[in-house]
Amino acid sequence: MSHDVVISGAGLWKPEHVISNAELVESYNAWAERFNAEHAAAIEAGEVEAKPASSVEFIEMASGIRQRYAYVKDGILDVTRMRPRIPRRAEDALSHQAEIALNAARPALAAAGRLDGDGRAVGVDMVIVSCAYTERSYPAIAIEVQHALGIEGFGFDMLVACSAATFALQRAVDAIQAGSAQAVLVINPELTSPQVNYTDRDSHFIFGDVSTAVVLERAEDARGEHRYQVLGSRARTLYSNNIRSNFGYVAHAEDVDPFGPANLFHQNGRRVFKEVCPMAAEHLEQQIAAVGLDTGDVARWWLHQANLNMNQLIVRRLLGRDADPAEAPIVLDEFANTASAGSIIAFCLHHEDLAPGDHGVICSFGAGYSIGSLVVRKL
Ligand code: CO8
Repeated sequence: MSHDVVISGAGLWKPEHVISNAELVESYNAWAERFNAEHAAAIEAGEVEAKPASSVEFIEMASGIRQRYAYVKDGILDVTRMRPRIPRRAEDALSHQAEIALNAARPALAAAGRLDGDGRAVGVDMVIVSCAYTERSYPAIAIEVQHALGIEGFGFDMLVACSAATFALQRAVDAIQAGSAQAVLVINPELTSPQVNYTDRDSHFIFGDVSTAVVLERAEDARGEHRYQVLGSRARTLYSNNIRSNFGYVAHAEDVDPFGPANLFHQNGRRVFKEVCPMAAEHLEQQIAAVGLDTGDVARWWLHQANLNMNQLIVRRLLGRDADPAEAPIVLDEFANTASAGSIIAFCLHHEDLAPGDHGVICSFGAGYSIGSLVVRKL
């Protein structure tokens, strides 16, 4: 028998450290000046390209990002380091990513009425940790989280870059409908700062760290105050090299620097912008029609948070007019691009005011390319 599935709780954790655009640009520009001075002769001879300056004005105009959170700020702005200084933990200690996963999971479980007084999960039997990268391959971060929450059942990790959250939500819906799970905890611990090349002017400002979590379960079991029935979900991928990280274990055998620029995040942002916007708008139009609704029936658009101009363009295509900020909330000004967590942050911060019967759409788009969406109705 197929079950109706609801989102019954959501949780958000953000780090205490903030990095403003001004701080980031000051550090990058100091690093670039130093690089240019050190390579003056080679630059003069045309053998090395000078590093161009970054600017706060460009970042805010091109992306809408004003600041980002950092799990560890120490080291990122240090021109002799340009990456966070994250202490290595012992194998018997909780891992960094499991820690931030739990920081979002517990409020999500509490919102769903599925957290006991000892901080353990009640009635959940499946855990998916889904994000752009996990800090190790095995044991899965999801299994570490499952253990910490005392969950009987199973867990696994999934990597789908920016669409990791929506693709995992779809896996959860399918598992509950098929009966292989009763209640699923989906967590997106996005520890992006170690993947960023802070010496790359085109991308040094894009990402921030955050963690989000969502509980899904059978409608008849749900006890959370705010419950959203999932009316439909859709996942699509189309291969593209325009957003890429080559980091991986084969680097150990390739005799290349495993942490060189090609192995960190890099993209052709302009092409991504041009190609993904129409794909996302078309995907959403089809998905909304597939559940028997019209775009005008959607009260809230919880969209992926990569770029303000992208979100405005996509909603304008869908509605034929500019969206009211309350219709399509923007969180990237505060959080920056948090890979898969963006649309879930928007959901966490902007769902409680919806009335029973209101419809909303959670949608992600990014590397792969990948696009994922869920249409929900508030109960
Ligand atoms: N300061 C000043 N000038 C700059 C800067 C800077 N920081 N950066 C670029 N410029 C310059 C460029 O060099 C260029 O100069 P010129 O015209 O002389 O060549 C000019 O500004 C314009 O550059 P662009 O055309 O690149 O600028 P855009 O208006 O396109 O803006 C953006 C760049 C903001 C990157 C924009 O293209 C964008 O946001 N695109 C969408 C990208 C996107 O959504 N990507 C998804 C990535 S996230 C994802 O998929 C998940 C991956 C996994 C997460 C990994 C975590 C680390």
